[in-house]
Amino acid sequence: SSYYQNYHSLKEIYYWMEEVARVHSDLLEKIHIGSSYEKRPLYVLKLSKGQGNPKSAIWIDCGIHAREWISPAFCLWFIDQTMTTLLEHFDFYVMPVINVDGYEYTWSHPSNRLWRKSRSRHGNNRCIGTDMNRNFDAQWCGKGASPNECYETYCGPYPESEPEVKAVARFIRDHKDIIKAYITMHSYSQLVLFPYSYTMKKSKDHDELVKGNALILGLQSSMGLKTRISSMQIMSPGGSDDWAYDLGIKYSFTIELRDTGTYGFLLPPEEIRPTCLEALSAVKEIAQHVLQNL
Ligand code: 0X9
Ligand code: ZN
Repeated sequence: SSYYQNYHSLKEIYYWMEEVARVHSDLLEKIHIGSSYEKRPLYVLKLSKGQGNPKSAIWIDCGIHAREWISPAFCLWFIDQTMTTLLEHFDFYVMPVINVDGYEYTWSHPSNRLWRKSRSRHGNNRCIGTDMNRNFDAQWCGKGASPNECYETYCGPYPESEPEVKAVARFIRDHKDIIKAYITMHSYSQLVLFPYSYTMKKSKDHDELVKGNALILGLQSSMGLKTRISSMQIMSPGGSDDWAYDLGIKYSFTIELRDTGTYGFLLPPEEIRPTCLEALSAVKEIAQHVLQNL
């Protein structure tokens, strides 16, 4: 429906989460996992078909970076899909917006539409905001992140200094035995990235993931997505994907959604549908692969 082909304010997303959880209470559970710096609630939606023994699960999060509006739009889109076949095999934990304060800020302050970071202030810092994707405990604040609070890639004063990052990390740590894949949605550049980004060294699963692998081939054929190996790009430590991988979640991906730069973060709503369709096929590809390797 057209609801999913538009961008939504945080207020609308909170309302939407309440409604879907109410209307689909048989499939969906809204889990409160903590509060943001500005005291907004943080929610994860659990999609599950079965009672009884806990199923393997796939985690998907959106909106780590405030300005990447297409990312929360995908999480909403994803939940709206019944995903019947996938739910036979997996539970999903979907977090529509991690950086709630930053997202709200890009909506309420149009001149700051391109804000990226959280909205926290630490100590007597001159500038506001930590890059949540430099704040995870994975080679925290190494080369590729900044200790300067005024930079876009500020790593924060210590790992998990951001309450949103801490809440997510705690939840995933507590569920690490059942979470078989970690997928985090960003924009833009139309890439699928996998560990490591904090080092140029290959991960121990690198060759399995790259060499003529069905998963990568499938991802590559997912319309519009071109896979690239994260160790080929510049170093960026403290990211959620590397952290989840080192926690033991072997299938850990960052998906950079559309586009490749024409509109960048200001992706027109007309592109939400094609973007979400291709990302959905990428997620299905990952789920299939995980299923075959459980
Ligand atoms: O730099 C990032 O955090 C991500 N790109 S974005 O343009 N959306 O900001 C890429 C993250 C790749 N993974 C890690 N750096 N761990
Ligand atoms: Zn991002």
